[in-house]
Amino acid sequence: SPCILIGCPMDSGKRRQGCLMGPDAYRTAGLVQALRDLGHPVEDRGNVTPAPFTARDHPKIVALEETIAWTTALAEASQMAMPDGVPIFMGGDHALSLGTVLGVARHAKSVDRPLFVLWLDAHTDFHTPQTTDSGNLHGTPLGYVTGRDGFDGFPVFDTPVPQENIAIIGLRSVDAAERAALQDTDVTYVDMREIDESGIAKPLSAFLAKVAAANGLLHVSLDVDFLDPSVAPAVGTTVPGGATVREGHLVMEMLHDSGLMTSLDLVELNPFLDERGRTATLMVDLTASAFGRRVFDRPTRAY
Ligand code: DIR
Ligand code: MN
Ligand code: MN
Ligand code: MN
Repeated sequence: SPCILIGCPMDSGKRRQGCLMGPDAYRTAGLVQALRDLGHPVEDRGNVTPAPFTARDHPKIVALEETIAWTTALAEASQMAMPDGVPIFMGGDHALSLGTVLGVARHAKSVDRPLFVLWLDAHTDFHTPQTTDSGNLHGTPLGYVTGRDGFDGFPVFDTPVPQENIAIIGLRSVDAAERAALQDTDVTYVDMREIDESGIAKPLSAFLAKVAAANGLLHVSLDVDFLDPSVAPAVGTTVPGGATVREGHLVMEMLHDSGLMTSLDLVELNPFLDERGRTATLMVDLTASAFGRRVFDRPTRAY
C-alpha cells in the first residue's frame, strides 16, 4: 500500500531547537525516491501545523500549550492517513508521538483491531508531566499512550494501548521514576545489555509473534538516539553504547519481512547537529530497509 509522508516539524518537546528541520532533511536525503525505487507509491502530504494555541509560562513544563496543540493536529492527520496507506511521520522531536499514536489508536478502534507499539529508543519516554525532571514532554509519549494520569489539558486518550502490547528496545538511559513505574507494568523493555547478551532479533521476533497472533496494527517509533552516536550524531540526547548500523537494519529488515508495520515515526533528528547529512541519510536507509530494500531476497516470514 502507498507510503504517506507527513512532515511534523515539531520542536516543542524539549529546550534544544533544531528538530523542526527534520522533515526537510529527510526529503533532501532522498526519502521519496528511496521508497519509489522499492516500488511503493509515495504521497508527500507536506507539513502539519499545530492547532491555534496561547503560550503561557509554566514553572516546570516546556511549551505545554504548543505541545498540546501539536498533539491535536497530529492526531487528526494520523487518523486521516491510516485508511490511505502506511503513514511515515517525519519529525520533529519525540513529543510528536503523543499525537501520531493517538490518531493511530483512534483508527485501530474504528477498525476493531488491537494496536501494538514498538519503541526503538535509548530512553523509555514513560514519564508524565508530573514525574518528569527535565520538563521536556518528549520524555512522556509512552506515559500518555498507556493512559497514565497527569496529562491535564491534552486530548483524552480514550483507548489506551495495553501495556502488554508495547515493546521498548535499545534502552540505556532510564530515569529513576521511569524505572520504578515501568518495572510495575507488563511493558516489554529490552536494554542494551540484553541485546549484547542475546542479540536484538530474539526479543523482536517474540514481539512480532504477539502482533501477528492478535492480528494487530503495529506502530513503530524510531528515535535517532536508538542508534549509537558514532553513527548517528544528529540528536540532542546522545547516549553512548547504542545500536549499531547492522542492528538497526536487522530490526527494519525483520519488520519488512513480517509485513506487520502499519505506521512509522522518525523522530529526534536535529539536522543542525549533523555531519554532512550522515544521520539523515542513515535514517532514510533504515526506512528503506523497513520497506523492502535488501541485499538478497528472503522469504516473507510468517510470525
Ligand atoms: C529524559 C530524556 N528521560 C527526559 N528523554 C529522551 O527528559 O525525561 N527521550 N531524550 O528520547
Ligand atoms: Mn524518545
Ligand atoms: Mn531517546
Ligand atoms: Mn528525565
